Amino acid sequence: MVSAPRGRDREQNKCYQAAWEMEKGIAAMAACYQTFDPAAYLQYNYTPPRADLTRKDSIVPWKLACLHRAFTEDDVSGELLLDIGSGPTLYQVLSGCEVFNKVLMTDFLEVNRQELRRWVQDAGGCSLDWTPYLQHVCKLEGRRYTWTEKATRLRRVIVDVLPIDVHRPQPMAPDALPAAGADCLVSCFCLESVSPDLAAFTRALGHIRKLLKPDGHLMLIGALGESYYLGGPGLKIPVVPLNEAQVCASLKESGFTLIRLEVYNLPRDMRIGVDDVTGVFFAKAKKK
Ligand code: U87
Repeated sequence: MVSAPRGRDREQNKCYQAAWEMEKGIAAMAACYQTFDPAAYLQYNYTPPRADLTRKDSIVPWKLACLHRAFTEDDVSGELLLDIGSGPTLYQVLSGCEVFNKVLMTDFLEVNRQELRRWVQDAGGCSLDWTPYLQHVCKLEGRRYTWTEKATRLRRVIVDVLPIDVHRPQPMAPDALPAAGADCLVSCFCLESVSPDLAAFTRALGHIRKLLKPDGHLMLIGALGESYYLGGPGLKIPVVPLNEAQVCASLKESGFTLIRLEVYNLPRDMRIGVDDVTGVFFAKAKKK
């Protein structure tokens, strides 16, 4: 006759249960991403109206302005910039590539890593023409370079496109980074889009913090109030709905000092049915 677990066993069982739930949640998210469609995703989020570079109140120009300001402030310097969960996009390193001589792109999916490699190797067959983005950031930088010079620079400083899993205590292969870690991290719309709940989001922040050198900066862009987004036709991917207070609390809890938080509220015509996001945050933080 199996006796009921006594006190300590009950506690232990509760932990096992919680760990099991967490694993299940993370495995379920990974399963969602197996049919992620980079080309469709780029159409949804990186073409007008969300990427109307002539409109100040469009999402992408707002993100590019935040990144330009953050990377041109004099407290940001070093050798290696690491982009966490790059997806099939390049916009997030167009300013940083002028400050750092080495840029490492990363993603969970081979399909996204291939999309990036096609651009870096100038092999053609890219799903999106990044020229307007290159031209827009050159304008923000006062046209010091032509967009072709920036493209050449970016192709030279992107040293690799590597696998990453932010849910692992060691998100990247042990030899992927120098022992001291990267000098600066950038991560856009990744953590909340790959975590089953707020606790996993905060844990993932702690995991990527280990990839950053002490006093290094984190440029974090993410969605507010979002519960799902389309990763391809009919592919609804769940998202952790965040508010500003939760973002600040998670940064603090995971060992970052917040320097600045900026928020963009989506105008009606940016709500185009590819997700239910209501706002976007930009956080500049420093590893304590
Ligand atoms: C981007 N950085 O577009 N570990 O900015 C690490 C993982 C894991 C894992 C999956 C979500 C897009 C959000 C890129 C891509 C970011 N991806 C990878 C989307 C949602 C709001 C919104 C979005 C985009 C996965 C643009 C705009 C808005 C993806 C990436 C998440 N709705 N990385 N365990 N699992 N990934 O392959 O590439 O994370 Cl404007 Cl408003």
